[in-house]
Amino acid sequence: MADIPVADLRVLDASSVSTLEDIHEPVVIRGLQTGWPALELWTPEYFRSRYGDHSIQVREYEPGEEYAYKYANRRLADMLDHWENAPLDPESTGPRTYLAGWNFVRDCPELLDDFTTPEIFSEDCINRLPEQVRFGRMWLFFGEPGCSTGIHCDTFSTSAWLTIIKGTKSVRFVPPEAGVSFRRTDSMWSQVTYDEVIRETGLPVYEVTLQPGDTLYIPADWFHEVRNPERNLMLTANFAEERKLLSFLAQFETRLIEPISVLRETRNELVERLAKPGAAAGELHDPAFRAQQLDWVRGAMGNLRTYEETLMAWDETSGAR
Ligand SMILES: O=C(O)CCC(=O)C(=O)O
Ligand SMILES: [Fe+2]
Repeated sequence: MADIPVADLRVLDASSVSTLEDIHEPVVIRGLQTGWPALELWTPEYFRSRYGDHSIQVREYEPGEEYAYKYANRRLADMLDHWENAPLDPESTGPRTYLAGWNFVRDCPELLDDFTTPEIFSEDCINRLPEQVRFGRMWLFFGEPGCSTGIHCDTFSTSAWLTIIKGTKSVRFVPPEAGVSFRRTDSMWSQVTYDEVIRETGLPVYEVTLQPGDTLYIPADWFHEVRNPERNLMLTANFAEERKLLSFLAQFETRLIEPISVLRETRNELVERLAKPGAAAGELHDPAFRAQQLDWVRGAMGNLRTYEETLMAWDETSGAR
């Protein structure tokens, strides 16, 4: 273990940070939760008495498994009973339950009154998307020792802020410029992973242990791995930054387009059949319908063509820039 070089994160005071523009690595910001009612209110009893009967999805870890889990549905009250009595020794055997990524805004939107999104994280390009394709991106995590979240980058090149309400959390990071590919079994706490994947980059592993009152900012595309040394409660949100908006849109579109391509294939098979000489042309008989379809296809292609042309023009002249 001693052979993994570890670098600390910068710790900033909220009063000294007005923008993320100059911040390109994960940092801890203190003082962002001043005045949040959640700090007092968010006890197990508060959640149990208001939302105890809600069904929530939890991760269940087999004894001895720190990273592998299955999903199960539980009553929130049962989950909280378990959480309050969870063994504090990360080595203790026994199944573990992690309420990770609870989309509380969908289930209990009034909890939004108990805190405010810090101003520096409030510029979220996802808010510019049409409502039909917006998605939940704010979550609560009730953690217990011995359950971890393996190495990942957050989806669609979004950034994240994570605020610890109770307990502590340990996070390690590797920057995107490391250009490494992690394997499913890798851990940033593992000497083998360091030797086989990270060492050749010449970069250290970054680390932080977050305390209550700390907010962690994770910029887009930073690999991270999260361990729970204690019972903890964390509020977290993802957001799309302007500087990563093209990456976000490209990845999000790819995700949306998967079901759409199934529709398109079905349509193309159908239209080929209908258009065959001698076939009953069905809807294709209607010239107004055909014209409207052609307009629609050209509109969609024109949109992509503009993007293509801009990228190509950039390619041609970028040598001169
Ligand atoms: O706290 C955790 O277990 C994981 C947090 C995280 O990285 C995430 O939600 O993407
Ligand atoms: Fe994450």
